[in-house]
Amino acid sequence: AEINNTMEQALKDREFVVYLQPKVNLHDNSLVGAEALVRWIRDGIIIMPGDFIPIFENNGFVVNLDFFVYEEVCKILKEWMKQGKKLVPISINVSRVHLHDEKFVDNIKSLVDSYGIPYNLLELELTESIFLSNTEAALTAMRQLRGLGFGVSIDDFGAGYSSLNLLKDMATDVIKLDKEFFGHDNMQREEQIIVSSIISMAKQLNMKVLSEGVETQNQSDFLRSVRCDMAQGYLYSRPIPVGDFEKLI
Ligand code: G
Ligand code: G
Ligand code: MN
Ligand code: NA
Repeated sequence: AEINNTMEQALKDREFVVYLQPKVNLHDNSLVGAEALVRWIRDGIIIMPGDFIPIFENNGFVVNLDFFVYEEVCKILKEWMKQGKKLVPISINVSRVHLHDEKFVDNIKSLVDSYGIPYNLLELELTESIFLSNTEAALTAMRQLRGLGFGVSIDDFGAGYSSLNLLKDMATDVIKLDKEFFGHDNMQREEQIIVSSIISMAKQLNMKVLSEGVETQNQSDFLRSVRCDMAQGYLYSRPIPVGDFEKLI
């Protein structure tokens, strides 16, 4: 009961704050999008999602939190539209818990409609592991979302679940290569082969590839040489408050 009161109150007190991490086009370093990542800020201390999302996935609160995040993202986009800013899509993370609700896609649609945001300004990131435990529900949600015109991406691709065979059924625009591929500056020959092969496979499947967790110029140079489309990582920017992100557009 205590944690329940705490999280409900935290939501009311607006202790959950959306940060944005830039995504860049690898060929000219231009800004092409952002990922929304939530932080819990209590008494000036930033709590990272790894410390609370798993708890909220177990107790169900992640549904409320995610819809709070999705609404914040709608408000951000609405404001950019109003101000005539250059618009870039923002991606949001989809917890596996949502797939237990067959109204999930309708709920997202209603929310986005109520703000009058074009669907293509939102991209839903479905983590690879969802497809292992909840294959049919995940594929169905992905097709419905994409059918409506939302962007869809597969997050943490290659992190450890065998999703290669499922790729043929996935209606995805973007594959986000897991940051584990970029854990050190000098990528091993084997890692380079795997990464470049995934990129070439994705291209033939008409999917774009974004590499996550890019931290060094060497990695970025390599990725450009194997025609990876986009990147996200500390080399470009950490996740930052919305006000700071707006200075980039
Ligand atoms: O910065 P990072 O520590 O922000 O995020 C850690 C993990 O938490 C990532 O796997 C990310 O997908 C997840 N995460 C971050 N923000 C959200 C969110 O708003 N909703 C959900 N469901 N997961 C999130
Ligand atoms: O949703 P997802 O699991 O992809 O969340 C991205 C996670 O990766 C977040 O925790 C984010 O803070 C983190 N991240 C983003 N860029 C980098 C990076 O360059 N290096 C590392 N180690 N982590 C990163
Ligand atoms: Mn993500
Ligand atoms: Na990821």
